Amino acid sequence: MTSPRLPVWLGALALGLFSFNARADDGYRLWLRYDRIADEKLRAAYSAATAKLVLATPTGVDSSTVAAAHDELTAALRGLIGSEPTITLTKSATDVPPGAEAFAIQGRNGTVTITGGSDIAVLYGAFALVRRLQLNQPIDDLVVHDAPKISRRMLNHWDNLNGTIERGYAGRSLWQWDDLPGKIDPRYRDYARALASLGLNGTVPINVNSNIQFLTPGYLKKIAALADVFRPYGVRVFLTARYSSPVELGKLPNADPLDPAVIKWWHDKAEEIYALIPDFGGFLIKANSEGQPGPQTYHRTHADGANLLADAVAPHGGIVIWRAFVYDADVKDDRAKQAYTEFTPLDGKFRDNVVVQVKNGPIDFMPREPFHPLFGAMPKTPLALEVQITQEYNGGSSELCFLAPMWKEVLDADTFRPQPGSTVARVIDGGIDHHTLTVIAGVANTGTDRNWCGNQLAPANWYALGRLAWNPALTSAQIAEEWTRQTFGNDSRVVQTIVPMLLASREAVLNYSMPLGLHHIMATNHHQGPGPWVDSLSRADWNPTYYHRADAQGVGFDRTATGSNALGQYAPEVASRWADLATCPDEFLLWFHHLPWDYKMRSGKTLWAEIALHYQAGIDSVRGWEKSWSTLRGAIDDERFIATQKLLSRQEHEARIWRDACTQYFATFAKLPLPSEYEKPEHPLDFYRKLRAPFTAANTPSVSAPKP
Ligand code: GCW
Repeated sequence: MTSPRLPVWLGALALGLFSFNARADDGYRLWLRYDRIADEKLRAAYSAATAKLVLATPTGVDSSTVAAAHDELTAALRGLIGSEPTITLTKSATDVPPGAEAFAIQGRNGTVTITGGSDIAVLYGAFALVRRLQLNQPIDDLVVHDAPKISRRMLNHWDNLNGTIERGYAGRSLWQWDDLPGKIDPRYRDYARALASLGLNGTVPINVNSNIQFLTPGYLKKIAALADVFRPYGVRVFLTARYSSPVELGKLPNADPLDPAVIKWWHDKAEEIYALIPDFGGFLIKANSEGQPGPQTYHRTHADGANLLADAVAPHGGIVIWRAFVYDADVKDDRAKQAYTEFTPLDGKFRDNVVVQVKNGPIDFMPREPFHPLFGAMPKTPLALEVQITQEYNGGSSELCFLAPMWKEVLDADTFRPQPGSTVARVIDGGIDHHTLTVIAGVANTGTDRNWCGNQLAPANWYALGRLAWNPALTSAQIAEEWTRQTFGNDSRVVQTIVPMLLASREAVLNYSMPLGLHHIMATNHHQGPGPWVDSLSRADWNPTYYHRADAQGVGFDRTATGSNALGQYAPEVASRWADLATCPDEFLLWFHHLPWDYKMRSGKTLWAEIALHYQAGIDSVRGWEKSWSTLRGAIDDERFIATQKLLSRQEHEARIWRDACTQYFATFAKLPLPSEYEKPEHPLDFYRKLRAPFTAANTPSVSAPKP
């Protein structure tokens, strides 16, 4: 019993019931937690095995990157095992791993040597060693060789000049523009450490819906200050740019990519940037999409537009990442087809230092999309994969949705072009078409929230993107387990509770929001709840009714030859599988087919019953997690336990809103009874139709891009 006059925490401390760490942890350290390993024997073994650490670089010369590796190893070993390693630096002998980012770790007789193809590779090796210790893996007779499969591994931030984040759910922008360049928030370094720990080596700190101010001298100095902090961690800065900058900033009459004055303007701008940021990565451009200006404004192609900027940065070694996320107001037959239609004729017309960045699916980061048909369709052009870490369509930061399974689904998808086995992963790693410029990007979920990502489980997605960028062959299960152990410790009860939740979460979110291939049925603006009834937005393809096409006959978008024939954009092997109802997987059914409500599913149930049961199954999953999470009380710190408990209860509530709104809306067409397993909705349909999301910055796209 504690004395009534003592604060509870003091009493508990006195009784040794818990350490301070067990009570409170705000999640700031992400997966880089170096708390003492509990097992004394393991500590002793690690201590003996790492008594001497040797860092071997090609030059053997100390640098800020070598210093970062030194600091990280010192902090990790001090924290995890309580030892002070002796770290020496040497020039590597002949056995330098091939590739500047490749490293080798060799451990024997109390000495661990980390050899890198560059200083940054040694830092990657240091983080790899630390991860092994955090995971309590054996390190005796250690021989590790590793190298990234993709050369540019990037975070794309959608951070605005005013500090808001488009589709950001974790507070405000990390970049304190008012304070930069004079005042450096220590958090910038922690950000760079987190990136380097995963091998992420590029960042675009600002929104693709760009602002011309970012290209002004004042802002370039601020960005240069960020680049200085990131550089030791191997993180290069890229910028977005408004295509019309030569007009808006440079006061030129137009921004036509073939106009000599425009060409000169961008060359000069590139020189100015490189003078401040010598290792500037290049530009990421959103053009002629959602109201953004672009080359088409001047009757030029995306290739003309990209090449203009590519030529400007080429003398400095820069690249241009040109986004293929385009669709215009004049929806022809199917928005899903537009990027392919616009970009495939341009294959072979881009400069060597251009990569076309393609979203995972042809619409827009929906919870499930078939892979984008552009993958495999532009062999002469390096293609990058863009995925969304921030959960725009998967519950913001209030819902658990571990996205590795979604990204794996795309990476592992076989494009069959030019032959079977040509997976998206092999297209983007350059393996299929022999490209050396290879890129993968995730739209960041970071912000100023103390835990970085808005909830304690969301950093798992940042982690997953980094790990898959390094090696797309890793499995979701491996990533989930690594992250859980590093973030919540190695207690098997904890690991066995959290990992299954993570792995099941994406399918559960799909079930209660957009099952069986339904897509884009979310509410206007905020995208976090249901809005299948929305049919009055100015553009046809902004309306959910455009996508689900529910009517008295049935539901779904016919994308077969009898419909929009979007399937015709895929290789015949893929198209025929999805076109044939006998082979089309249930998860893509309503993406590709319009089917009657009483269509008989593989399960023997009607389509209508399956839809309703999927919604119900999603909620049941969340309820299951609430139960299993409750068993972790005391096994993890109270702060993260309670925060996540609240999150799950909110998720259950939000899931019910999805279910009750969508099923009651679709019922007005289906006119069939709901299955008996299905719970009675809490409110009538009208209640949900009137729900309005609160105004938040994340829910509101930037002014330059009016959007649903
Ligand atoms: O998913 C949509 C978002 C927009 C975003 C756009 C894009 C940055 O709703 O907010 O704009 O994608 O990827 O450009």
